[in-house]
Amino acid sequence: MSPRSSRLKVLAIVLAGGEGKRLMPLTADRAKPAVPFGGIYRLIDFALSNIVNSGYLKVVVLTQYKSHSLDAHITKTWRMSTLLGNYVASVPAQQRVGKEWFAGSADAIFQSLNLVHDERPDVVVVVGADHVYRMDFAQMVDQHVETGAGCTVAAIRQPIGLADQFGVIDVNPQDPRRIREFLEKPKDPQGLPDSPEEVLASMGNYVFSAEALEDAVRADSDREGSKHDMGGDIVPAFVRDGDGWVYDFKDNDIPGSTDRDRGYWRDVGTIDSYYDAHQDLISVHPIFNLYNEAWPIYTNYGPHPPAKFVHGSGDRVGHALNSAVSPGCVISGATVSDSVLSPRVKVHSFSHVTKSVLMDRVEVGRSCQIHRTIIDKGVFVPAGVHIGVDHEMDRARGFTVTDSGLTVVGKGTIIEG
Ligand code: ADQ
Repeated sequence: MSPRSSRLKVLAIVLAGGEGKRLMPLTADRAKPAVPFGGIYRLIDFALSNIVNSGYLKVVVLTQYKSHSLDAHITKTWRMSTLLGNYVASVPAQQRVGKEWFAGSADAIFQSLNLVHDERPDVVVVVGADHVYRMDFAQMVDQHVETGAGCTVAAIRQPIGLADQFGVIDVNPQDPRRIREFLEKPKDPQGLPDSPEEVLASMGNYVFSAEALEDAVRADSDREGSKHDMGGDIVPAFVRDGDGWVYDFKDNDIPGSTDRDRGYWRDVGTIDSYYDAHQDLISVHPIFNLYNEAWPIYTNYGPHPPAKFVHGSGDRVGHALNSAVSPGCVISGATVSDSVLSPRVKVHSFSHVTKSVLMDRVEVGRSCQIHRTIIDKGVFVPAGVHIGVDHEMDRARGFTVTDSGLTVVGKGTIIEG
């Protein structure tokens, strides 16, 4: 934490109520921030690790949609010593006042203002829970304090073709830290003056002065026509008042980062981007480096023995190449390549798993082929089954096949042999 921001009282709020429709079927029975990622993590571990590594230890996680496994993960993994008044508290929507669930992310904060009052922070850091990246929020808080802003939005350049998934920021050319216009998910945006094929996108991470945030979500709570959304309503209101500022993520300096992974940020909102982010982890020189011990990503995956690679039937040696294999896995006489395996995955003799993501306790029987496939927790693949090889067959079996040709097998799927 930098010296300037260390004198402030900071409360971190993690918005973790997203439904994640575009990640179906992985979000069929869990909130998007609880989706397993990278073998041993859940998506929310990245936001929470960034917060904790930034030195902020008072953290409220606002949950809502299918929050059971998210709550369980937070309780198991992120419980802190309360001795110093530090905590990561998971706050479900259904315990708040009012008849409705949270209408939108701003309503979630509005309904949780009592938590802000309890803490009396100077500054509130509000972050999303479904991105893979490293970021030191203290550096953003420093800028926020230096400019005297009410609201600062973290931003990164993204291809213009993705603009309709993001809040798009236009800055004042005379004062490039001031936002002139903020358009939430525009259909036809302008490119950047120095790079017409890119836009400056909001990362969905904000720093607010506590009072300014409270005033804004209160004013928004009964505003006619508001969707009570941070990106759609609150940030544009600050911008209209001339108090919206931008923090450029490229200025964020993470200890231990490499030339390759500096500035890495992935929105894993779709099956394709979720899959691509896995490939980023396992490339020979990873674009996202999980081995950076100076900025650890924390998680908890249970008491599993080391992964094991053994001879299976017919004297074949089980092996894995360009892959991340978690504890508790057994690769027996099978080949695994360019894949990510969560704990307790078993792959049996004569099977080939290529370019795939297998979650906790998936078991692949003998002589199977699994290619460009994501298999959710606990699925058993009977002997001889091919997945990701013939998409017609995959669809006939009830699997999801994306336009880009990835196959996804949902949790609890029973596969006929
Ligand atoms: P989206 O991700 O599309 O865009 P949203 O669906 O509101 O916006 O999700 C933002 C975060 O809030 C996610 O972490 C989600 O889980 C959480 N969330 C959503 N509704 C919630 C609720 N009712 N209660 C608690 N948490 C909730 C946002 C911004 C864009 C920005 C992109 C970056 O609106 O401006 O560009 O993030 O990915």
